[in-house]
Amino acid sequence: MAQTLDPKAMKKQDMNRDWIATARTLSQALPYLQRYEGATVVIKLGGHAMGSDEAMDSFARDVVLMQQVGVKPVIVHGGGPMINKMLSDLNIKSEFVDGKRVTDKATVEVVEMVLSGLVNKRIVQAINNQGGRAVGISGKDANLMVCDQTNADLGYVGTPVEMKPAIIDDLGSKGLIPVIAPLGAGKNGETFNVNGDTAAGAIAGALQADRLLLLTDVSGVKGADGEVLTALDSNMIRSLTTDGVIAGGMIPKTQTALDALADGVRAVVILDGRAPNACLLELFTEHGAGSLIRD
Ligand code: X2W
Repeated sequence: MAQTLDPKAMKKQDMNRDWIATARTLSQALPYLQRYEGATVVIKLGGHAMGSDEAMDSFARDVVLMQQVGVKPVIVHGGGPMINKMLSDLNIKSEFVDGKRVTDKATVEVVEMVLSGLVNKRIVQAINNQGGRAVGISGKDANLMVCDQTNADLGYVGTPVEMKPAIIDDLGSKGLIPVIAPLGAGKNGETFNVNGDTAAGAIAGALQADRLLLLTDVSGVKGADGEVLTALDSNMIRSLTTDGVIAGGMIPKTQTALDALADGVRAVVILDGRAPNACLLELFTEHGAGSLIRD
């Protein structure tokens, strides 16, 4: 009894409890680690989910841990807010129609510089700093994502029409983690700007991925009562959209989820990428995170 009254001894007991909890968490992760052994997990990191350097380091650490335990992570990123800033610094006006940036020749050059340059290399470096070996490419590399123009009014905005995912398998088989900027190659040598969610969905479909994680800045798909729906299927998404419960910026994400499921992706999760260890919470704990969508 005297021991518990000694503040030093109490502190030691608390610390022991922390370590015991850590060991228990690891032990409880075993069935999840076994389930995801060898699984392909495509992670879309949106520009809004890319916060501070600490948040980026935490994301990178999760990705390296995933690979360490046998998952094959594939990162596809956005960077809308970073493109906005550069366009505004350069006094180039920009507008969105139905969630897609109207992209003229000058804009697509800035989009490529920002996405393939600044944003892509920041993620690559963060992963490498955590002991991973990341390689940054875009959808143009090895013709990964060949696009047609989405429609003439949007200019150089592309819709993926032909996927060649061999480059991803080649990198993965050498222990490299692909980090992909959402640009596509046109059949006549054009560069196309592709919405990040669309690119991630197309890549996950081409890989027949086990999971597509869409990391964003909201906690998931919300129901009519404002609470996050933790499990949904395609029919529920369609009816919630018809009822106007799924609206605005969530529509491109749920549409990406429906397309990815139709393409053969096993499940899609929409979750808050700013939450600490969001990917680990989703993959390796009973709790999960965000909204899981599967049929
Ligand atoms: C996007 C590409 C970046 C993106 C854009 O130009 O902003 C189109 O709109 P987030 O951060 O994922 O929104 N492309 C066609 O999707 O970034």
